[in-house]
Amino acid sequence: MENLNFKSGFAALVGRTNVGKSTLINNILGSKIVITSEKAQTTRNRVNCIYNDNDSQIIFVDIPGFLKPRNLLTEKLNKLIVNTIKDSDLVLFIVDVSKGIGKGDFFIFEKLMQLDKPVILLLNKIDITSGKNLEIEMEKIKDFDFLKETVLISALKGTNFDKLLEAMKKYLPEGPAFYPDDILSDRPVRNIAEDIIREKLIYRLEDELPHSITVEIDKFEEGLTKAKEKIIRINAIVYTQRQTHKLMIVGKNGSFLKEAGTMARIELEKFLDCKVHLELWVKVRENWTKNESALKDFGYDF
Ligand SMILES: Nc1nc2c(ncn2[C@@H]2O[C@H](COP(=O)(O)OP(=O)(O)OP(=O)(O)O)[C@@H](O)[C@H]2O)c(=O)[nH]1
Ligand SMILES: [Mg+2]
Repeated sequence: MENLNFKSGFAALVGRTNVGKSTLINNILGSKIVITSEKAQTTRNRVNCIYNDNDSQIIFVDIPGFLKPRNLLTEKLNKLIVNTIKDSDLVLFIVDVSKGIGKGDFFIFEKLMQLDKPVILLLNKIDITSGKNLEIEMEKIKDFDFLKETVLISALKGTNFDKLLEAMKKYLPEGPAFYPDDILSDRPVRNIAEDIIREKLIYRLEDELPHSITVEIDKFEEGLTKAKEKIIRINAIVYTQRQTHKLMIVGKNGSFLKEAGTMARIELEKFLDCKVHLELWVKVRENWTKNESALKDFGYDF
């Protein structure tokens, strides 16, 4: 029978880089769908992640964190964020209270006020924030009347997810589900695999290097091993901006690339549920983050 009170809609996750947007999505859905890292600018795409329960379907839209525009790539990513907000029913605005609400967050507050969508503020990382600091942070936002609700969470530990979902349902429209209830995201498998590889690379890269790589899979073939087990053979190219970067990513005698490759293969085998053979190549594409046609080639043309 049709459930007349069924709610469904799109919730955009907005916030600075590193505040825990992707972590929240993975932990609410109970499965790793999007990559996370302690480095800035990890998410580079829009990904619909689909949560289902008895009376709702909520599509959490993971997007990059708002960035200081410093090249064409970051400009495009910022535009993607604004467009995603315009297309959504609800905004979850996440701040990292362990670091304190700062200038970058207030900049986003101002943008959100102009966009006229219901906004729920999430104070994240309460697991590493003292009660006293939490009070200081709450004080900073007490005059923001446009916020519908404020929920204190730990995206990492899963604290207060029930309160969050309850609050969200108040502002989602009634209507039938958009997706079947057995899929977790609308992302192509190859695309997820590229991100898994990038996650393992940025895990150990420093400074500007994590921001200046992108990964492209150019072969993704299913086959059988000698023992007749399923295997997927993947060739992926890691693009960097400069020859000096390439040397660092390859590492001494290829050691860095080899380690990252092993970590990626292990995770890909889990994700694809079969054996994986992974080959990584590093290539230079001069200043690709500033180049319109390179961005298009790499899928950053939103
Ligand atoms: N202690 C603690 N750490 C958290 C929490 N949520 C996220 N983190 C950590 O914060 C870092 C950034 O998390 P991400 O989920 O990648 O952040 P993001 O907002 O998606 O970042 P971008 O994709 O770069 O915009 C990771 O190291 C997470 O483990 C939390 O509730 N508590
Ligand atoms: Mg992210």
